[in-house]
Amino acid sequence: MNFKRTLLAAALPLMFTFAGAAQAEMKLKFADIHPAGYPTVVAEENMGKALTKETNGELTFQYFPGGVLGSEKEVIEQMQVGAVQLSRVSLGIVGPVVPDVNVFNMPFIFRDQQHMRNVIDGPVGDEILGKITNSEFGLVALAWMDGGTRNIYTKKPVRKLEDLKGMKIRVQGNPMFIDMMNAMGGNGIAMDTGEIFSALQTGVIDGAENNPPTLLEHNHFQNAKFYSLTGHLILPEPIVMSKITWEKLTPDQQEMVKKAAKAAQAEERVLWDKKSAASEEKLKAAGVEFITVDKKPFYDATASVREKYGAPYADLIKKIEAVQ
Ligand code: BDP
Repeated sequence: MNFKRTLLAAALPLMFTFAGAAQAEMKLKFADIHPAGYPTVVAEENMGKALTKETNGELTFQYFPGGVLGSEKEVIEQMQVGAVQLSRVSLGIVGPVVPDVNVFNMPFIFRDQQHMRNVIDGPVGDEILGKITNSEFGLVALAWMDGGTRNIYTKKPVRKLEDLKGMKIRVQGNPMFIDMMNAMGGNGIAMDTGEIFSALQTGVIDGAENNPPTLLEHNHFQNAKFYSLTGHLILPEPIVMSKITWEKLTPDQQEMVKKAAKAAQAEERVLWDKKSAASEEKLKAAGVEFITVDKKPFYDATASVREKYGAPYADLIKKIEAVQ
């Protein structure tokens, strides 16, 4: 009997075990401020399931919907140190740290939701994801989710631009949005998503602005019954991974993560359309008045914002406008 061979045969399974263990089971925390059942959250859960299957259990996921790990800003900070591995965030709050992305955050930059989708599905969408990844932000931007169209909701009706005068309206923490709200005659106030409900309730703010699913699912409609269809922002939302985590993945795993994120992008879009329509119905049934406004005055009022911020994006804006 060949002793050496026997020894090797005995050691083999062990070696495999160790080699396996080296990259085995990475548990990834996936955070979202939206509640369970929200289109983004459902698509994220399915993305995780697909990845666990494809990696034969090397990547497993733990979900933290409902903002339990903190605001989007706080989650990003945790991702930058690798404490949280994945999230979906609004581009609104990425703007102040990666100014390049602010081109998508400009009021009325997209003609409508379909235009936005066509842009993010094309080379400009990839370019902006790349800007996030290649910045000092510490995140890898994998794909886009749809965040619908944002309209203004208030305690007192806004039927025309002038009605907004002096109203305190919550916006995301991005100086461009404060300027935007002020340019429309309101008084822009930045706060985290989780603070809006009580700020509306106590009258700290007179309104906010968001898409129908957020207005519904975050219960803001309970204290803001007028929804003016201004459509001033159409913000896509990147799925991002901590760079620290990304660098721990094998090239194969990185590819699988990218692919799964792109699949989540497609799935969320379908879920989004359904959820948006259902939310509109529910909001109306709950007594929210949907107000059709003439968008032109809102567009004209925000020209100063596009002028103030637009110069560095002149080329990109041309490319965006050229997308049909
Ligand atoms: C929602 C976005 C979410 C933002 C929120 C907000 O999906 O990412 O944090 O708006 O305005 O539409 O805070």
